[in-house]
Amino acid sequence: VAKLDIRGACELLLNNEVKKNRTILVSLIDPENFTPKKAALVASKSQKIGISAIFVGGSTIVDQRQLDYIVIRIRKNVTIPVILFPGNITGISKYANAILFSSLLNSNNPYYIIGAQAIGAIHIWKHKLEAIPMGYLVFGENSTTGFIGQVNSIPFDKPSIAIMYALAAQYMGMRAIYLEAGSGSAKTIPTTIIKAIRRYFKGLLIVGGGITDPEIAKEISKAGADILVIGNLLQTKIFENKLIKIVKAVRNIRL
Ligand code: 1GP
Repeated sequence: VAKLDIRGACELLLNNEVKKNRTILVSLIDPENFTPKKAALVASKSQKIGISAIFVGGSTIVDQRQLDYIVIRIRKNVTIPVILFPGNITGISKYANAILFSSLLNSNNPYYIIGAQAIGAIHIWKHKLEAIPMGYLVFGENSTTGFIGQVNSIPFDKPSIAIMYALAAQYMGMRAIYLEAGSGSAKTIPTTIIKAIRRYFKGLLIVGGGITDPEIAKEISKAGADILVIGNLLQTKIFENKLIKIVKAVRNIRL
């Protein structure tokens, strides 16, 4: 596989892909659920299917060596960007192309809003990791990310609250916002929320949590999402089949 120098250009690449395709898909690999070999295989299959980037992360990462191995192995197998999606300082690997420099805006604990970010910042600077400033918003109940991040969860039926946070993120200079329903969630982020945020937020609109169905993916895409994140599905045997259908469903949707 030909290698591209994408360090420093991941945000641009994502934006270009969005401009070209309207909605793009990203595979999320939680290093706690994959061996390096399996992660690399799933990543290369994802790229072949038409996925635009690989996110690597999770809420409960402890083993940073395992994270490094996984990032290294994935990067050997793909030419698309490999971007960290950290839940804590343990989610940083110098081998990645970029990091979603994320603040969990609706946490009750300042550690997840700015504490971990300050501790991790020097490491990111030292290794010249491209940092993509992102507001992270958690919705609904019962998610691991909500529990670990001590969130004041935004109810699924309160778009007005979501808008307040999205605008605040924009005014603070964040160029991406991630609407999270929780990994494996039975409910995805409602289209009413996505539509509402799309009206106000100018940057990359990322949506994840519970997306496994092509029709739902299409609705989320039509509502204005730029990036759909697929995590849990990658652990199932039928993931390739399903992923192909999801890619087809969201391709070339116009708003
Ligand atoms: C979790 O939004 C991501 O942080 C992906 O969710 O695992 O349910 O696809 P799933």
